[in-house]
Amino acid sequence: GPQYDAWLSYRSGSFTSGGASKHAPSWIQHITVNEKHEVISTAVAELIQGLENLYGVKPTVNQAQVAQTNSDAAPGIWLGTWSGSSSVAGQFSESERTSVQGEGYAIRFNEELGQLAIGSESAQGVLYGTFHVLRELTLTPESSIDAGPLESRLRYIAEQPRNSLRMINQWDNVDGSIERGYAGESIFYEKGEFTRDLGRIRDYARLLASTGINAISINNVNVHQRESLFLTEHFLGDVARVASEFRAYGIQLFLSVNYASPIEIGGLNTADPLDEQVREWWNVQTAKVYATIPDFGGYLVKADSENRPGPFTYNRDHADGANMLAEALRPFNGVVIWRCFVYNCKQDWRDRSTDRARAAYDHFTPLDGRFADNVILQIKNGPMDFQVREAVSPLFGAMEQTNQVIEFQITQEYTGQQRHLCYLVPQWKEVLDFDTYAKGEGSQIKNIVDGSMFNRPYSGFAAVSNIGSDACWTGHPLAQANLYGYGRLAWNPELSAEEIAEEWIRLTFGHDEEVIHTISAMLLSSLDIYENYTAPLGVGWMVNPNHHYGPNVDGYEYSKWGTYHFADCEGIGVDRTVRSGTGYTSQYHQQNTDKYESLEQCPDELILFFHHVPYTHVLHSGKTVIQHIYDTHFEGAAQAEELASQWRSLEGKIDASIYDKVAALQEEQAEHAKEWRDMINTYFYRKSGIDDTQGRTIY
Ligand code: BDP
Repeated sequence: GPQYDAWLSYRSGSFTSGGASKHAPSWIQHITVNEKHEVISTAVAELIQGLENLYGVKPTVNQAQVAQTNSDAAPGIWLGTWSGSSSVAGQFSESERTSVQGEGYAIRFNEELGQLAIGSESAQGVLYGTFHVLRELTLTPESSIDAGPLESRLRYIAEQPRNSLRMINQWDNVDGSIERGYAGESIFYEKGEFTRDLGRIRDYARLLASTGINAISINNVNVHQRESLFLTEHFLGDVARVASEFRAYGIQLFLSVNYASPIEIGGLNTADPLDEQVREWWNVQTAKVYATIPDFGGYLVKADSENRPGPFTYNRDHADGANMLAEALRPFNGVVIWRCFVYNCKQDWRDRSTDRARAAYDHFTPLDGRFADNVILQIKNGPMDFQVREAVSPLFGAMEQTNQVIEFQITQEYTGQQRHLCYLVPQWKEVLDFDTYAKGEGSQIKNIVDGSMFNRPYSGFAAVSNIGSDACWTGHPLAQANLYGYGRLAWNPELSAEEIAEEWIRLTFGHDEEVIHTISAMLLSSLDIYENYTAPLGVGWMVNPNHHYGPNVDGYEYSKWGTYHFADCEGIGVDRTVRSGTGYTSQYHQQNTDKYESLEQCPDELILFFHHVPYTHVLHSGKTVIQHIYDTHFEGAAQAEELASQWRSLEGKIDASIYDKVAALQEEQAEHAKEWRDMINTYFYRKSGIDDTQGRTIY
């Protein structure tokens, strides 16, 4: 189906126009490549396929063994690395070449000769440059081709990824299920074995690589016994086959490992990180992994969290645990990615120090400076768990001597589970632009996670994938925008949510202005709409326990997970102040501590995350908290209906199968939004006994 190729269908028109071919300029008809490298072959194959789809002409490829000189005046495309292709290198000045390093690339279109050059220091860079060219070609509407804007867009481009690690985390289990998957079963595993459909994995790899993704962990962070066997002869051959598919697209493979593997599969009776036998077990096992997969990336670890084992069992800390694995990986240039989602999930709030929001900072900041240089801490964007709105994690910028990457959740666990439309790029942007004040004003999170602020060798982004075996990959067809947007943002966090949305829509649906305008408006309003009808003012949760879909105001209120709203008949919210609450606000740098500590300065949208206030508390907006709750819930449900009717206006302009699927989902969202509205409004009306000033019906 049309949604399988997602943003790589390379249609010049919208789906309904059947992908009419563009007029083919002569330079797209010949490709010259001088070097042999798997990733460059991938680039050539992508170029051939893309150009053929776009122009209906299959380019010829000249695999010249001897570098051609620039005196060759024929129009065409040349691609290669600086060292492998002198004809590509010759198209750029030395300073142009040195301005792009590693995975960066440069593109030049010589209008006189009709020659396009795509060059990089690395084969990966050549692939990214190739995808960039294909993207520009697709983004240029046919009507403007003859006027030459296409060529001028390609006259000179130089790109460098901001982040070195641009990673995807699969939460797939070997039984074929996916932890928090909303788009079908795993594409990696079936019934306890690896899939035989490597083609589907390869198709996934190309989607990811086209957005700049360069790393993937292929199994759930909750690792059970059978997945632990991935490190052994039993499964290593399968892992290696999957690694090959990703390697062709320049993507490095990682595995999630169980901290207690030495016990679970090694036959030892301890997993103590300071035990010699345990260390030796990891050294040997790791060497076996590298013997099979020489470019293996390393281990991703969830330890001492939500019933996963970890170093705490042995009275060791997380630096001891991570460094043991780092030592095993070091000889092979591997890295340990150690998650900071560590908290005690079996403890109610006995005293203020057990606020779950505090846990990661409390555990990790004392360890700054103790982690090996090939350890990277992976920190969720917020201190709780991927809520539609929560504060940003105070750990960013709090550990100057430790590598940090940010973790986002593309899969919509708490944001509508790919049944509701929720374009997450604006949320991620807000987090990345957040000023931590770690080094004074201007210390944004994006400048910490890219490694620049504290000059860290490793930097980047990780995110939980939203794909599965579903025909369109993501359940809701428009949820593809989140996967695309994540990759683009990891490459360049300065791109705006609007730019990314428009790119994705044009690549996916073509250039019909009404289609672009309508879908763009839907995407860009969707996060606010979802926030409007769900948990108010940053307090979070209010979902059904376990599966986390749908409203349940007290669903988690009296359990041990540390996720509370503390609503009673007087008021609501979590007091996280130093003055009278959990003291969480002190984990930020002073300017932010002051802002959040103060009821007057705390932004409305986070007021219930930081403060417990009466329902009659007046927000900056001029409304009381209770009236805000009523208003946003009536508004959110109405807006969800509006989304459905916006989509209906596109009937006939969108491929029918996609149209129908989205239309049904938007109807369902509108229905469920009403359920949210009614449950939340009723709950607070009954608790507070305060009438809606507008006199709307609340039962
Ligand atoms: C939560 C999920 C849980 C994950 C956990 C994690 O509910 O399924 O295992 O995060 O990130 O969001 O480890």
